[in-house]
Amino acid sequence: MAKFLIVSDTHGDRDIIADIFDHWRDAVDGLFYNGDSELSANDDVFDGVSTVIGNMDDDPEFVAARATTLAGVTFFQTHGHLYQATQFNAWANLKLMAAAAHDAHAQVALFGHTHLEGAVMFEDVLFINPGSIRLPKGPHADLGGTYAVLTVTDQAYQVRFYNRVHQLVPQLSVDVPR
Ligand SMILES: [Mn+2]
Repeated sequence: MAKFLIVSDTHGDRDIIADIFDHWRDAVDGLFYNGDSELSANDDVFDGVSTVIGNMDDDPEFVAARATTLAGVTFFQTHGHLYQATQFNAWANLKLMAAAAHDAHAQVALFGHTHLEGAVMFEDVLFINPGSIRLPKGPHADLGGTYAVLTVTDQAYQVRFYNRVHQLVPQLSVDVPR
């Protein structure tokens, strides 16, 4: 079993990134930040964290996308704006990210940008958007922001969403077989 923390779109709220990473660092096998921190790529808060550039990030040291393999799981990670992730009247447009995830031989794709949390299987890739912890949008925006924790077992992917004070939001849980 392996566990991964996924956070995105904090838009200047450095304290919440530090708080979430401190809360989970010792309990997970990988930390992902999906862009739009509006911080520097070499900020201390990103020590040991896999990051990508968001459309609101100025530091060219952030990469556009990356593939990372941890505990036998290959992740494709990107913010989403470079892959047309925003789709009117839908959760997200996953087509271009799915093609890139396939090219990377990834089982899991991580993105942000839309500020709409969720997790779905699409073209044999598990897509996870943790939502924005600071500027949430959509039907669950009244939660005040979310981040995600992925647990991978031999049989399943379990995606859990948490609010800003680390409370589980059970109704958002997604479980899919591997
Ligand atoms: Mn954003």
